[in-house]
Amino acid sequence: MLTLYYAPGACSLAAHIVLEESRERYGLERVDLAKGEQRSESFLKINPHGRVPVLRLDGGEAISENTAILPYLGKRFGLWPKDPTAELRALSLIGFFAATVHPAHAHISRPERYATDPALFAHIQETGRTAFHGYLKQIDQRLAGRQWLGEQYSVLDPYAFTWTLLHWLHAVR
Ligand SMILES: N[C@@H](CCC(=O)N[C@@H](CS)C(=O)NCC(=O)O)C(=O)O
Repeated sequence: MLTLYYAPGACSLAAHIVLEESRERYGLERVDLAKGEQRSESFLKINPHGRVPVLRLDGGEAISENTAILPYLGKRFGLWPKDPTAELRALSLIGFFAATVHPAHAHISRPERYATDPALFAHIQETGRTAFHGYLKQIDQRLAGRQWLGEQYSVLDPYAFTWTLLHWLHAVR
């Protein structure tokens, strides 16, 4: 059975949605980010990066990173393109989400990771907010006139939805 280590209001939501819609039985382990559980000794043994999501596979191995977890779940549940060019586009978008959109958001939610001087935090957050909003607009443009990011519903869509949730939770304040 697959088990997802997740946190409410975090990017683990994408894998959570996919698992929930899969109708396959799966386990859930909640990690309380506000309490710093991601940095606990026991969780760092599961993911030394101290982040969710982590997917524990049927055989017990724990795998981190949305860029790995989402294509894996997509292939398992028929939510991943089979055509090589469509797969290339999907990987390109997942990479953009994980390596560009998410770090922009981290400037808003965790400015202390980017400067030691608290006086700079507001500026870092503002810069992150501007970048994050710009990326959301790019995603919107990509969706213009279509229902899904790919040719059909895929793991890309719940991943994109995650940004709207994070936007609502943090960026609009
Ligand atoms: N590169 C990782 C990043 C995961 C990540 O940053 N997750 C956040 C939640 S959205 C987290 O666990 N934050 C806890 C922390 O930064 O301490 C991925 O894309 O899966």
